[in-house]
Amino acid sequence: MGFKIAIVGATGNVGREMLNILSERAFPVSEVVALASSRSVGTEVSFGDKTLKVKNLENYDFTGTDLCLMSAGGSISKTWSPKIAAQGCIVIDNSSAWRYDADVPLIVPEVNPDAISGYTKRNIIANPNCSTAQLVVALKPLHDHAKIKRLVISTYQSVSGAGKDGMDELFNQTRAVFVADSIATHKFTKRIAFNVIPHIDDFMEDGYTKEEWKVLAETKKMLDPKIKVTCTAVRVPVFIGHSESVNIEFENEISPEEARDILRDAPGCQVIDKHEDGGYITPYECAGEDATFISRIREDATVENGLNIWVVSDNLRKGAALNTIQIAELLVNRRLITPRLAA
Ligand code: 11C
Repeated sequence: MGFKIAIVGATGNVGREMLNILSERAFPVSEVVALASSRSVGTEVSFGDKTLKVKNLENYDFTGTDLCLMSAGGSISKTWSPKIAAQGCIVIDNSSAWRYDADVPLIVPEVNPDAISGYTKRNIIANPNCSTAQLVVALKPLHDHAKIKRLVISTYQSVSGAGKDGMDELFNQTRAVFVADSIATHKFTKRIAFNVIPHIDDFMEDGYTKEEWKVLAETKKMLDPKIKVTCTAVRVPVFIGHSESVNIEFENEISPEEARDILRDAPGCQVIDKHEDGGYITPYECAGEDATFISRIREDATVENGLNIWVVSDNLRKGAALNTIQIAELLVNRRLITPRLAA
C-alpha cells in the first residue's frame, strides 16, 4: 500500500525534480497528483514512464491525500498550507513561508532528523533554502567533532535558484552576446551573462539581503543558535549547482586531515580534495547528483582552530526536491505517517 501524494507547483523547476526523484527512489506511492494554478491546468508533466495532466489547486480536495509537497512560492504557501494541513494532509513546504515559525520543524534529515516530531503542531514541515541545505550537511559532522564558533560564508549561486525565468535569462543573454543582439534584463537586476551579481532576494534594513539572512537564521535553527554567522550571497552565470566558500572557526582543535576523514564518513557528503589541478568539484559536475561535495579543505592559520572549505551541490536536488523527498522518507521510516486510505 502506498501514499497518495500531491505536488503543488508541479510545472516548476523544483516540482518537476520532485516527480523525478519520487520515481527514481521508488517512494511508495499509490497515486501522484500534479497541481498548479489555473494557468497551468492541462499541462503535462512526467512521473517515471507516466504522463500526468496538471490539475487546478483551487478545486482540489485534499481529504484523501497523505502528503502535499509544496513548491509554489511563499505567498501561495502562506494561504494554502494551513488549509491543506487542516484537511489532515501533511505539508512539506519548500518556500520560506514557514521556516522561521517555532511550531514548524525545519529539517535536513542528515542534520536534525529528531526535530521532525514537532510537525504535529501545524501539520507542516519546512524545507530549507537551497544554500543552507548543502551548507549544514557539510557542517554538521564538523560541528559534532570540534564545535563551530563562527562562520564566514560567500555563496556562488546558480540561476536555477531563481526558477525557469532565471535560466532563460542566462541563456537568452548569452546568446545575445554571441549574435551581437541587445541584452534584455527581466529577472535579475543586472546582466547575468558573463557577470556576477552580489544580490539575491530583497534588501533588508541592515544592508544584508534576505538570502544572506536566511543562511544565518536557518543554520542557527537547524545546527546551533550559538554559532555566529555572516554571509555574502552572489548570483553567478551557472545553470545548476550552488557553490560556497566557507570559513569556519572552531572552539576545539581540528586538522584538515581530521576534517577530511570525518566528512568522508558523513551522511550525504562526498569529499573530492586532491591538491592538484582539477582535484576539486565544480557546480557543472554536481548537476544531477545527490551528494554535497566538499573540496579545498585547508587550514586558516589566521585564527585559532580555523578551516576553509568549498561546498558544492545541485540546488534543485539536495537544495530542494531531494531534501523534500528525504523528509517524506523520514516520516515513513519513523512510522509518523500511514496511508489514510488504508486506515
Ligand atoms: C536562490 N536560494 O538561489 C534561492 C532560491 O527561500 O527557497 C530559494 C529561495 C528559498 O535564488
